[in-house]
Amino acid sequence: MRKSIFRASRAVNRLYSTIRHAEPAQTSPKPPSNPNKRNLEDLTPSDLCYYWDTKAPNTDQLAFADKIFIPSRHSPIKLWSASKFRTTPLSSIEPEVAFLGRSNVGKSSLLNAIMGQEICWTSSKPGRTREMNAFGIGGTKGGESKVVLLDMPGYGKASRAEWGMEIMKYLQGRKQLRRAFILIDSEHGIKQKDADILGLFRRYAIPHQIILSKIDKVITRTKKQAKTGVSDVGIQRLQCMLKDMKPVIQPDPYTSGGPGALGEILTCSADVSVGPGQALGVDAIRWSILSAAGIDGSLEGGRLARL
Ligand SMILES: Nc1nc2c(ncn2[C@@H]2O[C@H](COP(=O)(O)OP(=O)(O)O)[C@@H](O)[C@H]2O)c(=O)[nH]1
Ligand SMILES: [Mg+2]
Repeated sequence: MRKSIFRASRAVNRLYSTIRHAEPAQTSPKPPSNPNKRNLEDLTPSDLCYYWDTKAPNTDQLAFADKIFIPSRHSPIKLWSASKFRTTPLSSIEPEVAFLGRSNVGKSSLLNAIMGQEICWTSSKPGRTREMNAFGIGGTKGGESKVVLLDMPGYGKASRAEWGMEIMKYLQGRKQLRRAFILIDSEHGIKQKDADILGLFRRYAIPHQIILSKIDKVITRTKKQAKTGVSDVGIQRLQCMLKDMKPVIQPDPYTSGGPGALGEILTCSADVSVGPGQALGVDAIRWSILSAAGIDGSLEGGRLARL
């Protein structure tokens, strides 16, 4: 029963998101209901993220990224699940990006927001994702996906040592892997387990990037408040947090064992909607995924244009 409800709601979601994407709203920015606040939908990647090694994407690039992720009959598509590295498919040629982080940090919720569909299981109980789950994006009929996203089991509470070993084997041995995105919960900051994982990424020179999750808890006091907009104080609080993270995630490579994270910290709130089918911060994350996979482009005059 539960399964059939889930299947039905997925079908409705798929249809709904296609309709929503097919008819983009032609609205001009509305003034915030509180003049001392800014609308969440008016916030740009420069407000929400911290770029020091790269440039923030412009509106054409964000539109390009959103367009690649529009759900269709062939995208997103569940490709495979594996609990052991040796059972992951070897022959695939599509570029892969993996999403990691402590249990409950919001990985599956974020992936659903990125893919525009409730395709990953989410839970308030930690340790529910027990396998690596791969999803293809941007595929066409009979064609390969443009990029593959991986939802990984969480580390920390309710995780198992064997999962950690399999994840490390994947990260070190997978030639298709272009970048690992490590989620940090904005409410808790970088914990010891996160610091340990970051150390391993440096030691094995695995390309990685940080995403700060659940930022609704930093920029507004409650999710309800977010509806009336966000104050400059909330944005400044977030920016201070990002600046404090810089030396931790990108320490001196000569003394810290290897190359640190990419100098671009992204943020998101999978729970906060900023428009039809769009959660806060997700467009910039989509753009980074495509950049990692080498599919950068921009949307000019409504048409896809590769850079
Ligand atoms: N406030 C808030 N809660 C979130 C957000 N994203 C996820 N959550 C909640 O955090 C819990 C864990 O989410 P989940 O995506 O399953 O985490 P995972 O274990 O890392 O895959 C769930 O109860 C979600 O509803 C967010 O952006 N803001
Ligand atoms: Mg999960």
